[in-house]
Amino acid sequence: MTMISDKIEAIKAAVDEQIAKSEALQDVQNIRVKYLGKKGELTSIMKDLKNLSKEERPQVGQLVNTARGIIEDHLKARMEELKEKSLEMKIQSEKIDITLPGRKPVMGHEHPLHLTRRLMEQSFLNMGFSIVEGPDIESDYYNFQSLNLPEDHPARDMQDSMYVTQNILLRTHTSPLEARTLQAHKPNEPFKIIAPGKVYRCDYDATHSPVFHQMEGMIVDKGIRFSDLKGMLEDFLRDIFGPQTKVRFRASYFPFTEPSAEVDISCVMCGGKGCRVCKGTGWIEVLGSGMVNPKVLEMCGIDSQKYSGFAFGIGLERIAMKRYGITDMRLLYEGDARLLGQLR
Ligand code: 2U9
Repeated sequence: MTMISDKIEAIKAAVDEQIAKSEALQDVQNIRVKYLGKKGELTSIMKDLKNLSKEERPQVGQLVNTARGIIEDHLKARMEELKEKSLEMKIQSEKIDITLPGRKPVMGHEHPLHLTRRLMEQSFLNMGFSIVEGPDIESDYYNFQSLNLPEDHPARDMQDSMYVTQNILLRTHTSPLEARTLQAHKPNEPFKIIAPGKVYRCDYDATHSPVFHQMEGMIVDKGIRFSDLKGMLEDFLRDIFGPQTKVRFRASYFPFTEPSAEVDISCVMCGGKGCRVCKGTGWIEVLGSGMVNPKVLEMCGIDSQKYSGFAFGIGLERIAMKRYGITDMRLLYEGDARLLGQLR
């Protein structure tokens, strides 16, 4: 009995000595296996129990279990110490050099439509225009009737327009804003307004989107002539596409203007020689325009004997796509940073 108790004491002393020398968690694990494992030195004492008397067996069992608990506690304590130490070393090893330069933030880019709209607005503001805004959801009176678009006009068809109720719809152009402005104010001074904003049409392919952006404009005053329209639009288009840009007016028809003209510019890619961008014509259509139909002025309460005006309409996507060489309009709405990152 005394011999066994001495053996147990010797094991506890040996364990503490080896724990003191341990430097890694694996060392502690090895000590546990060596002494407490199935074939461990402490565990194997239990094999000698059969040689002891009935009175001694429980005493030795008690001694072994008490020793096992003490050794477990010491092993656990050492594990914690070593974990703490390794964390401390990890923190030390990840030193941060505060003298390093900061990480350059990734800069975002303005959307091409936003860039184009700001450029065009600034050009018109520089010419003395004011910007008007108004509701996207319009009555068919302001969206069609006030623009001399009669009940049976194809533009009113459901396949072109998105109706909310019988006669309320998403505006198909920003023209209602000009009509509203003409009705709300009498031209005791020249009207020079532009009306930018979203418009909605039932259309969707590489060159049409159900929601797109327009910028319409209008000047109403005494003695406004077609030559004023030509001069102003030439200045605007050369401001946007460069001073070398050639401008061409082609007779056209809109119910709200008379006479009307589509306006082309010399191709931004080939300068007019002919290429795939301009489909070999040398010209790109950029906007529509005309002298405001006197009937429209009268419907807005303006005396067409005293006043005249001109108006124009521009699709922002079309201008942006020509400026930035974008061939599919849908790219403008997908939010792909790779596209936005290329454009300044
Ligand atoms: C009022 C009177 C006249 C606006 C005009 C155009 C010509 C035109 C299209 C160009 C491309 C629309 O975005 S687009 O598809 N617009 O061609 N728009 S004159 O004339 C008006 C507007 C309001 C009271």
